Amino acid sequence: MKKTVLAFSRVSPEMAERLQQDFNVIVPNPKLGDMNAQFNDALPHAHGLIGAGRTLGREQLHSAAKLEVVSSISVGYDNYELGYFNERGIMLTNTPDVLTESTADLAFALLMSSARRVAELDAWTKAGQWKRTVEASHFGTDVHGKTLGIVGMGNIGAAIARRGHFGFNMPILYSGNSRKTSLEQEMGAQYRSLDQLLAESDFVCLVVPLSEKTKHLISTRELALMKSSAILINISRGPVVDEPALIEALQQGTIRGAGLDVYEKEPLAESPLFQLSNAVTLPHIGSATHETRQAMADRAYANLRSALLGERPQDLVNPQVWKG
Ligand code: 8YV
Repeated sequence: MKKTVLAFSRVSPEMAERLQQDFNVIVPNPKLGDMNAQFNDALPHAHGLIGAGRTLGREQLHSAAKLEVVSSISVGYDNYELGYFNERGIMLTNTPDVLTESTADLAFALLMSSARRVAELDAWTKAGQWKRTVEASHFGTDVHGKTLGIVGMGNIGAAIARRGHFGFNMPILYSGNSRKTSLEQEMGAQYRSLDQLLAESDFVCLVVPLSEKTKHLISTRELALMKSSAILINISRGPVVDEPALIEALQQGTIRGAGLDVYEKEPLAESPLFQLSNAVTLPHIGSATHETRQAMADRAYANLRSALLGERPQDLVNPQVWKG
């Protein structure tokens, strides 16, 4: 008998078709009423779940008695209650590697836009404000040659650092749990404590996963350590930054600006950030290119298929539950 796969976020018709070759597939449909109700009704039948952007743990999964695997179409997995997965022996898979370069591109887009005021001055031009040549009040700040601080030198952090070092001649500082000697050799990156990195960097880029340890890693004290000319970039997870503290720092000029892709509460429908010309606010699009989202879907499909057919999935987050 075919096992059952339930999607917990939108999946493309092509993905659903591929899954149907091996599995019964349930994709909640907004035309058929409440999506959550459809999801909850189907849960007791599901052997596998696939999707992204949903909190899943004890509370949400208690009725999923047959569940063997959750295949997340994301690299981050802070929205899954891993302890509960381990307790139940449910496999969790993610999609690392395939989004590294696109996410690093986006970090740099935010960095450039914040420094050179790209989004702000685009809106200004389109509003018909360009009546004579721009003045110092519209000038930005240079990127090339400035010091780039990477908080969390994993794969994405390293890809951002390479862009800075090789493309923009930026000295690289990094902080995190461990020294990366090969990156120190490759681009002369220098290890710092977080406090030192904050004090020395012109651009601080947050690339740490969200955990109890990194929640509000950047708050009032840390923002005060930064140079008043510095710019904060967050492409990791919103709660890594204490958002009200950041808003205050931006309002008071404690730091020059911020480029944000992630927020404490998403989607961000209303925020004092929208009133701040020194904040660039993007709607969580780090991996949102056609090519990368396709690659992530392919990887998640492969992980799910392997797990349900009894093969060890490539990207098993919790190998301790593997029974193979
Ligand atoms: C998207 C991400 O949030 O992979 C992650 O961890 O943050 C992003 O790629 C996710 O894939 C939602 O579709």
